[in-house]
Amino acid sequence: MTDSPDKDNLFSRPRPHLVDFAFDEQVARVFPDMIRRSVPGYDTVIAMLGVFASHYVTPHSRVYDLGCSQGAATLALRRHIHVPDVTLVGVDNSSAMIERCQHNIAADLSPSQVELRCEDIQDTPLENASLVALNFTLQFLPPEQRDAMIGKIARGLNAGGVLVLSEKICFDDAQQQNLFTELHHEFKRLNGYSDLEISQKRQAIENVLIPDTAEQHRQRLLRNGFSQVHCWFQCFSFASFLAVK
Ligand code: GEK
Repeated sequence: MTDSPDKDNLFSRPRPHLVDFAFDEQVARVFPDMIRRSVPGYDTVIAMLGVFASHYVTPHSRVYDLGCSQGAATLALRRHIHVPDVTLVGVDNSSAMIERCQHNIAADLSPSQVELRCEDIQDTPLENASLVALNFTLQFLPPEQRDAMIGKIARGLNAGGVLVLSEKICFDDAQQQNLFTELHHEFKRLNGYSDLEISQKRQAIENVLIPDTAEQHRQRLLRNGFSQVHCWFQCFSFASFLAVK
């Protein structure tokens, strides 16, 4: 085991009383390593946000990254905005994440202005948006609050604007659920997580990250103001949807 400050070894020792997972200082310290070793396809999703930005962001509009963590998606979007007078707004309610995000944004020289807000994404005013990214964050909102959040995003988007929604998903079919869970665990093992780390992380996160099925996402998006929904990416239990207002 390494003591490198950036390597995720938070769950490597047995923990007698597992507490629910939280985006605190300890998690923020290892977060870039954790998300890459835990979410299959994360780097692809981040890179493709640049394609969406290049295609959908319009001049004089706003772009939101809701649940921005340390700004990976914010930066991918910012680097591919080629139209004038766009403000990017990154929002996260973890101050440990926002501090690191601030630092990462300051080190990037792309021209679009970035405003960072440390608050609950449900409290963020959304307006004049051409693109909203909700990258692996809706899953942490209580399920009964998700419709309101999606409706609010739809109202904040201009006509033709898009939401890119990435999520861990679950499956109605038990066989598929078990198979994809096993394959996800295999992915984590190949990325150096032990069985103890995998099972302790799973227990810590199960009350905090509550996944929906792809169909639940599709129906929620359609009943709350979006006219088209396309699943453009899926790797095991991780999917991303493009929803057009
Ligand atoms: C990325 N999008 O790198 N309000 C604000 N922030 C929240 C809320 C909330 N209600 N709930 C959770 N968060 C990023 C990855 S991580 C995904 C997103 C993961 C924040 C939380 O603090 C964390 O930074 C982020 O959402 C989720 O593309 O850890 O699986």
